[in-house]
Amino acid sequence: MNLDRATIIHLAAHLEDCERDARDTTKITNEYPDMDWDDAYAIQDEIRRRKVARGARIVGFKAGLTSHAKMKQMGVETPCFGFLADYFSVPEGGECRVSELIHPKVEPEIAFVTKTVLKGPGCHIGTVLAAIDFVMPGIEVIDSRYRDFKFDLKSVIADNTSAVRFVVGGRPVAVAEVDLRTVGVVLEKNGEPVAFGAGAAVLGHPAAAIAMLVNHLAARGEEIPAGSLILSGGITEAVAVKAGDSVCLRVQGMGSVGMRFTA
Ligand code: 0L1
Ligand code: MG
Repeated sequence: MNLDRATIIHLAAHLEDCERDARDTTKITNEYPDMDWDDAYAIQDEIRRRKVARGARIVGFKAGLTSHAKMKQMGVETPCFGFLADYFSVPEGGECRVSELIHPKVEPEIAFVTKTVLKGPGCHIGTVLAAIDFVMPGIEVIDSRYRDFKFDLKSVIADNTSAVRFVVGGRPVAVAEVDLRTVGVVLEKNGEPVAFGAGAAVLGHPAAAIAMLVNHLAARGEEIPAGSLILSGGITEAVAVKAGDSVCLRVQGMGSVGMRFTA
């Protein structure tokens, strides 16, 4: 690590304050160009610690930048990982208040719920599928705290991979009932289809993203508890939304889930 503890705490407070105040900032590597990967995840950990200390519960994890469409959109080449807090959750068909956010975008994802602990190292698609209770459609709302979504991978990891809200629902399905590589998804905004894809867009199989997440956590001495929600990553490019928009994600064989954006 290249940053001292005081700097990690300062940067975590800065990024979390930006989230809580719905205020943007420039990417933190401008000021701290020597920040390394461990520093980036240490800042994310400190943000998580602050939320838990304030009473939030961690309900799961996310993999981000797992499709080539997303990597190309953001100009990066590696996935990244973050956590999901309880207050990120929007009820199915519910409202997401744009006044609490900076510049939200939505991503169509396959959401996984674990029935047993998921633990690395050596986790692979088979381990993941054996530990999953069910999968269902999920829309992640991302809201980078960085101005105009301009960041590098270390800055975005520190910023908990732009996580801010999500909705899951539709028809939960056992993993044995569906081929997650060929499952088709359609994202609609205000009733119009705006993005299409198939599960294989996420690292060939969405469970491969979960395996990467589990091995990443194992390297840091962590595991995913039973009953956790995991978002496996956007299947298509992210789509910008504003107050007045509604979005709906239809996933083949898994029904649909949606949310409304209000002022
Ligand atoms: O969940 C994601 O794929 C987003 C990761 C962070 C990058 C972004 O803000 O687009
Ligand atoms: Mg995502």
